[in-house]
Amino acid sequence: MKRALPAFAVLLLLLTGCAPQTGGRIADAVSAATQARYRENEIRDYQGARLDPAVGPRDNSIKGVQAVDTNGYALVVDGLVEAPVALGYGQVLALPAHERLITLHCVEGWDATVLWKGVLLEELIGLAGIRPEAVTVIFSSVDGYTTSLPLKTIREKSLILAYGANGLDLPPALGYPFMVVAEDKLGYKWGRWVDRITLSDDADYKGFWENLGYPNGADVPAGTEGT
Ligand SMILES: Nc1nc2c(c(=O)[nH]1)N[C@H]1C(S)=C(S)[C@@H](COP(=O)(O)O)O[C@H]1N2
Ligand SMILES: [Mo]
Repeated sequence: MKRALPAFAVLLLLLTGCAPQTGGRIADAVSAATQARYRENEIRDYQGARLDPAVGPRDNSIKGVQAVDTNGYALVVDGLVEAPVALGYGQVLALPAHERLITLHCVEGWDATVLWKGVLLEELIGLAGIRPEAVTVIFSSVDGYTTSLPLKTIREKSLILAYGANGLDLPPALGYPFMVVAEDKLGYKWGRWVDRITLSDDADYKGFWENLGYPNGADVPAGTEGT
């Protein structure tokens, strides 16, 4: 979908060498390519909404798509907690499941509406016991990527950590085994391949892209939420 790019997005475009797709013929080619990306048995419509395939138009990850083997994998919750925990994939999936229809908006100008399934982040980090000084939740991933969200935002929006997309497990391109569903926040807040969640009292903590100048608030620009 076409829209004006925020100024800081120019940095990403320069770094990645990609430009948003515009123009009818290109748009047709994109939609044909999009169709081809649906996985077998993937849900394509949900309560009247068209779902996008659970893979973005292209991958801009800092080190490419990561293949995580959940055997031997642990999701660690540490930092300002009572007692750090390390959870296996199955232990996370055993928590109560929540389903959300939410659109991811990337600063590049594309978006993807996906039916996410996952666990409440507040419940997950609560397993370690949240210390009262904690204000920031830092997500670290197997590729070295980091990003963060205020604990307040996680609580107020009841944000989830997804393990499923459109009725299937997350594909590797969407961060298998776990991806942050940072509703109303730009794509760089949606950590993929997350293996560590750290509570901090640093309200100004800056993750990978934030450190390179992307706004820490990362709010999706007004008027584009529904596109
Ligand atoms: N671990 C990790 N998570 C990440 C990234 C990354 O490079 N590594 N990129 C972020 C960005 S900028 C976006 S827009 C979304 C989707 O990335 P994509 O454009 O590569 O599909 O994942 C986010 N999560
Ligand atoms: Mo992005």
